[in-house]
Amino acid sequence: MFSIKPLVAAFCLSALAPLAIAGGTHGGHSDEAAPNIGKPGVAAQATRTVTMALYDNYYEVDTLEVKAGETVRFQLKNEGVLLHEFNIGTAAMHKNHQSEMLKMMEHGMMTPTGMVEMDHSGMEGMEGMKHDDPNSILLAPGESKEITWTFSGDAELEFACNMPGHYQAGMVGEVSSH
Ligand SMILES: [Cu+2]
Repeated sequence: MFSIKPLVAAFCLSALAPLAIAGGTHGGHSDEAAPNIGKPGVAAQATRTVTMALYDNYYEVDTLEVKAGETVRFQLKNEGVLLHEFNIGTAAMHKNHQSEMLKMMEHGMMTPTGMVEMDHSGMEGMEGMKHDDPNSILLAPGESKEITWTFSGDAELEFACNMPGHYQAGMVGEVSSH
């Protein structure tokens, strides 16, 4: 855990920076090309399996080294009492996803311990909002799941949990590719 502390601190600072200029110039991030974070892989073609436990609120592993083009099979188990996510993306993607998940929580679609099954098709602003990104899985307390990912090596990635407050508490790890 200790090795990522400076990294987390840096992200917290960069996350605060846009708030200071809110209402001023707009960053226009949506115009930027989407980063090439890789793609879902086929488990049978994975060259490596990474087994990792998720706790409240940190991952068993805090850094991961991958090679460009490598397909890694992640076998995950939530050992905590809270709902956790394993999401592969850039720091900016995680930040966006954190506000989406906060919105889902505020609308009762999700609680700190699980997803809520409900029909939210009629809720304004919530149409089509569900948690089904290919680069992310959610694990209920005690649940085991797996995800396979082929890394591109073209983007600076983190694996992170975007449940409200978890990333800030340290539930984030660094992916270094070479
Ligand atoms: Cu979490």
